[in-house]
Amino acid sequence: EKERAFIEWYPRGYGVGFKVTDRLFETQTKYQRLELYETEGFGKLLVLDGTVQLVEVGEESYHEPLVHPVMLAHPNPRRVLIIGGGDGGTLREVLRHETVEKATMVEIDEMVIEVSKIYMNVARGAFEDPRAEVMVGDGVRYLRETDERFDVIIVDSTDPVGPAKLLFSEEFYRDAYEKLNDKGLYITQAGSVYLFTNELLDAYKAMKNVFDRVYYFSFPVIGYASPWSFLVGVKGDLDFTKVDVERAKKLDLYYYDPERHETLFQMPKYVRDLL
Ligand code: AG3
Repeated sequence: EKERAFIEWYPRGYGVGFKVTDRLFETQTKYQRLELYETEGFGKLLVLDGTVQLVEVGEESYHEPLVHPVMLAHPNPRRVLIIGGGDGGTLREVLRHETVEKATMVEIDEMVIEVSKIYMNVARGAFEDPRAEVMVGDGVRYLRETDERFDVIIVDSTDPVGPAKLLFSEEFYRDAYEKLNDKGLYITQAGSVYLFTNELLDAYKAMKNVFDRVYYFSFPVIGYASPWSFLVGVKGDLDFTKVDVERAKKLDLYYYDPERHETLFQMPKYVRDLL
């Protein structure tokens, strides 16, 4: 019998694939093509415009490094904004922090939220948490217009190419900087280190023009072309090289190791030389 696979093709013919046993759902939403598969060994696979968003088994290898380093570097993160993240994984990890009073999530595509709710349980109750405010809308516009201020802003978007491109623009970073409290942290996923090096560089330079300090780090993510990059923008007197390991103990993390926070900052030398 013929084996079926889903392969995400990156530039220059680099592929990341999973054996799949079933296609559970497929639709063209208002914004993108959405596919959901059952995989042989990694649970369900969510795909947007042909790019892997997550596999259920191992999604924490993305959500933990996206959320916890900034949350643990901030002394008291109470108000958090998430842009994107329709599957609810980022929201779930944010709400594990007891300091959080309110977590606002702005996802542009309602279908991503609905399909995630119906077919997966990545959110594990996060959408029903009284501290969560989930909105369907354009994150760029929301950030420009809101009167709210945040301690941490997390961008859990698709890649820095195509529809999410605006989320990697200097103008957007300026809005984010303005909407952070005097001490605040901004983090965005920034694509594959090897395959989107130029996009990573562009985003880094644009962030440098806006934030008081900018850090880059990488992490191996299950389902993406690893290593994956993340960019952190700092506003005010905060040190992203140090995290609160005491608070971290309660979180019982699986992938990101706060006691080895410094290991996040490893980058291939050619990339560090370019940054
Ligand atoms: N956010 C998507 C990260 C980008 C993946 N890119 C790719 N596979 N080319 C993921 C949503 C999970 N909350």
